[in-house]
This record gives sequence, structure tokens and C-alpha cells, in this order.
Amino acid sequence: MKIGILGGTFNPMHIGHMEMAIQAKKHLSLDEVWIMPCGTPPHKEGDIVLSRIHRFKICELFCEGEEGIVVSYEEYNRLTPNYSYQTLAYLRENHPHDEFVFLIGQDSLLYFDSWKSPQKIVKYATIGVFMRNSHKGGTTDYNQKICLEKIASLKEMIGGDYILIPYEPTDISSTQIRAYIADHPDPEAVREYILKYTKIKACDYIMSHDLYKTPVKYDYNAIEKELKKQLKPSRYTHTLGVCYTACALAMRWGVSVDKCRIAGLLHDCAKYMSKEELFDYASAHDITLSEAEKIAPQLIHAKVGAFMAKDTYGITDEDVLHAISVHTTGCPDMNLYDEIIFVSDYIEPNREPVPHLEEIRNMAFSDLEMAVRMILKNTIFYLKETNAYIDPTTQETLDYYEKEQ
Ligand code: DGI
Ligand code: FE
Ligand code: FE
Repeated sequence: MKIGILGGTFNPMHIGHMEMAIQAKKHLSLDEVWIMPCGTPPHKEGDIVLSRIHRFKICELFCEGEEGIVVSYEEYNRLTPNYSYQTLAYLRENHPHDEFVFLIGQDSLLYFDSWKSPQKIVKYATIGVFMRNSHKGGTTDYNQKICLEKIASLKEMIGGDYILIPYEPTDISSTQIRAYIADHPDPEAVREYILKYTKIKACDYIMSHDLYKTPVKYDYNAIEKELKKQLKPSRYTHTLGVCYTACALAMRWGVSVDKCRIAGLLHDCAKYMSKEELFDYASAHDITLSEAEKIAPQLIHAKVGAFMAKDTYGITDEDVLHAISVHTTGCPDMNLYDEIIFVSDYIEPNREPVPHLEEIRNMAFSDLEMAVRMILKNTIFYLKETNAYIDPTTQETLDYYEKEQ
């Protein structure tokens, strides 16, 4: 096979990368192009470099449905930055019957001789150079001239085969995307912007995992102190348990630890109120209660809790508030934050043992949706056993998660 190698940090991948891959494949009649994100990029001060899990996943979502353009995991497990000649040596050894074209940009060509061991690189692969068509930095003729001159001098110095790939560069960079997200708090604006330069699934992934956002810092000490005053000691202990379990799940599932930490802390912040107080609070603040909440008032603390989180504790993050408001019954199609708080509430270490608890705890770290489903099944079973009223939302949530599996 003839394979093009397009390496980089892909932080994140965008349409510019994809267009290069497609153009190289077409122009050089390649069988495949391997998008090859590095495992550990060289350190650059001030850059948010995503965990490799996210960078590779975004590339995967990008390459879905693109024939012959695949994500290569050759570098995934590298824990230190490595040089291109090392990667190519490795590829040469492990794929002796394939032919490789190492794809680089025009700018990289111009200082190619300052790379580490360029003479080895050209021994292992043909060099495919993306040459800009009439864009920044001069006309096609000019670009071609400087590329050809450089190639002639490289050939003399280190030998090798070089092919030019004319292409129209897209005016976007990963740096621009990261900066835009960090600077714009409005999710709609961010979504509209990212969609221009990614594909919808990759965009959804970036949005739902809050990637590249500047983290909001909360005053955890002050909030913990206040909760400790308000809640019974056992409820406060449970609260801390939910908080740290939610943090662990945030780490496992790659979402904001801060959001899970604050939602975990505040999820039961209204739990100190009696039924009467919950009704009074709801009516005083125009919080509409469902029929189910009127029948089973212990459900109200979720909605009232979300209101208090905003009103008393000053939390404005919609993900956090939503996760609190649905933490008791769940709701169909919960997002990752909702699911993490819902599950943490059930599995935190101080919980009284219930059937299947160990299995659910295990499952939360391997299949979060399955854990949600198991909890709902348990809860409904327990409510039926005790002849308690079942909130239709709890049932609808279970139905949804059973269909999803
Ligand atoms: O607040 P926590 O005790 O930490 O836990 P939670 O917010 O899940 O609320 C617990 C209570 O809510 C628990 O006794 C089960 C109950 N619950 C959950 N779904 C339903 C429900 N109660 C009724 N009656 N109907 C439901 O659908
Ligand atoms: Fe609760
Ligand atoms: Fe709770």
C-alpha cells in the first residue's frame, strides 16, 4: 500500500487538516492517509494541550465516513515527545511492504535540514510537501520556485525524494479555535464558530466535554462551611462523598472536575428543609411543582436545590444547575454531568449497602449509562416493594435508558 502520514498535535483537528489529507490522497493516488496525532507533544508555554483521549477521539469523529483516511495509534502510548525520524523508523520496520509518504507543510520544508536527522527521514519515506496556491506568502509561481530551490539544495545535502502537492490552504488553525473557545463564554456563539471548522460530531464532542474552556474557580471552602452549618452531620458526610465521587467520575469520563465538584457539593443543599418548608420555598419563588412532587414532596429538594444553588450560592453554570435539578429522578437523555451526579449520589462510599451496589460502583467507571440504568431499576424495584408512589419521570428515564442499550 502507498500510505501518506500526516502527523501533528491535532489540538484539535479541524477542516484544514482534513482538506490536506484529502488533497494528498487524491494528488498522490495514495491508498490511505494516516492521521497520526502524537502521544505527547513538545511542550509549548501557555498552550492547553488536551489529554490524548480527547485529541484522538476528535480525530476519530472527524475521519468517520472518510474513505481511506484513518486515525493511526502508532504514537498513542508515547509518554515523551519523539522525533519524526523515530516514528518513521518504527513504521518502516513494522510495515516492510508498504510505501510511505511523509506529509509536511511548505514552511516545514524550508527549515527541514534543521530537523533532527533529516537524512534518516528521507531514507524511510518520500517527502510530500503541501505547496500553497496563491495565498499568503506569494503567488503559486513564487511558492513553486522557493520549494524547488529548497528541494534541490536538500537533495544535494541529504538526498531523498520530494513531491509537491499544490493545495489551497484553509484560513484556520487549532490555535485560533482554542483561543476563540477560551474567550467566548456564550455556548451558542462557540458552537456556531466551531461548526464552521469541524464536523458536527466533533463539535458536539468538544462542546459536551467543555474542552478548551477557561475553568471557573469556585470558593469551595466557603460553600463547604455554609453547607456544614445547614445540613445534618450525616447529610454533610454524604454530600462530601458525592462531591469526591463525582470528581473521580469527571476524571474518568473527561469532563470538568470543577463542575462535578460544585454540583456534587450542592446537590442536596435544600435537604435540610421540611416538607412544609419546601412547599413554602417553592411557592415563594414561583417554582412550579409537578403532580408527582406534590404527591411525594421528598422529590422537591432537587428543584429547590437547583434554585438555591443559583440564588444563595451564586452558581450560574447551566450544566451544574441542571444536574442538581434532575438528580433524584433523572430524566431521559441526561448529559454527562447529569449522569455523573445521579450516579455519584447512589454509589458514594458512605451509602448504606443496597443490592448490586458493588456492581454498579464498578460499572460507573466502565459504562456510565449502564450504571444509570441499573440504579433506576433498583430504585423502581424498591419503590414498588414499599408500595411507594413512582414519579412518572423516574419510569420514563428508565424506559429511555433501556431503549438506549
Ligand atoms: O437526597 P438523597 O437521599 O441523597 O437521594 P435522592 O435525591 O435520590 O432522593 C432520595 C429519595 O427519593 C429516595 O428515598 C428515593 C426517592 N425517589 C427517587 N425516585 C422516586 C423517589 N420517590 C418516589 N416516591 N418516587 C420516585 O419516583
Ligand atoms: Fe438528593
Ligand atoms: Fe444525595
